[in-house]
Amino acid sequence: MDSFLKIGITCYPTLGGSGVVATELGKLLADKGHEVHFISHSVPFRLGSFHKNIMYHEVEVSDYYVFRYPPYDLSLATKMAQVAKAQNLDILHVHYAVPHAVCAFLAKQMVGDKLKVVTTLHGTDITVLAQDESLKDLIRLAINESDAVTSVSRDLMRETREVLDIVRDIDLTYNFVDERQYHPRDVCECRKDFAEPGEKVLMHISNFRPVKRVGDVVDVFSMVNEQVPSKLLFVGEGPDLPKIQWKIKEMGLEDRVHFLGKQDDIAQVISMADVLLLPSEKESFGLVALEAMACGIPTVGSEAGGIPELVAHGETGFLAPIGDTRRMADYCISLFNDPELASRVRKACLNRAKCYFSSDTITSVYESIYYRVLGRK
Ligand code: GMT
Repeated sequence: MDSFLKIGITCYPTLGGSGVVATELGKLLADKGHEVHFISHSVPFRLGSFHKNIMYHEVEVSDYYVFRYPPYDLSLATKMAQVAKAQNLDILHVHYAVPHAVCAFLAKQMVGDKLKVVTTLHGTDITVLAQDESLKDLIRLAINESDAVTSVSRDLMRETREVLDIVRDIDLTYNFVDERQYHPRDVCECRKDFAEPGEKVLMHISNFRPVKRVGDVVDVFSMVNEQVPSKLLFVGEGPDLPKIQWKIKEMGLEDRVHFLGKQDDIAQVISMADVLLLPSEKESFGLVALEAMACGIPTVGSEAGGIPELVAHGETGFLAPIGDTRRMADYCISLFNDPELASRVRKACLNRAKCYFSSDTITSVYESIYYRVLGRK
């Protein structure tokens, strides 16, 4: 029987899929009996209620007058080392390379080799930041010095090797969802607030960054709506939101589109959709498509990055080349006009989420990586 571990976790606590995955993983590890210490600048937003095996350690940043920029990274590295020593941590598991893997490297220098560092790469830390010459060498160092490195898709693994010339082993750890929360919900009542009976609901959930190509979402919706009366629901906020609101106005679609802003209970919201649109330019995994899949909702989107590893084209959704909005719209229309296909795809979604992306399977993969780096196989 494996012994319980003391695990430090650092992630971006307030935004993004990487923070969600890190927090959910911490909760599941705590449920299994491990002691989990979150080390960050604020409480992870998905942490939820008290758990006897979960502790949170806040990083306080010194703002001395000589600092033009308060050095969060240095304070984080020091806090990681302090917590590791005080709590006798076995593992420091950092999500997102910048600055977390670099800080973990520094913490390990302060603590000693007994502390093992596991780095999970999530996407933009490689696909965007590792292309930046001011960060590239530092990210390569942090990856090479980690005791284990994991990637959320094969595509991200490939890109990490290519961009950073990395030759070391990288483990594949797909993202997962907690099925206690992500399952089909009965949303008949709340759906009525947004769509008439007989109308279809298309949904897009993101941080509205250019990489999400939210303009494509509007184009796909407009083509679908010409043939099948539909509504478009947007969830989330971000820099491209004003541009999208303007585009919708220009296209005269205002009465067919709803903006729901940021939402906590994504499983409830997503269950109102008939299809999730994810036409991203880049997406190392696409956690939201898995959240949808676990609720029985198919994704229509692009073939970018790791999306094809998650969405089985023709089975749990439909993928087209990036920017091919006509083809994406046609896929939605076929789904909406063929109830048998829609029902088959829904069942396949539930089945695929359970078989390949279950929280139990992925948590066990992470645990085996921890035991391996500790030499406790
Ligand atoms: O989607 C984002 O831009 C946020 C970003 C993050 O750092 O949380 O998401 C990345 O990590 C997610 C969790 O592993 C992945 O599901 C997303 O695909 C990935 N985003 C990109 O690659 C653009």
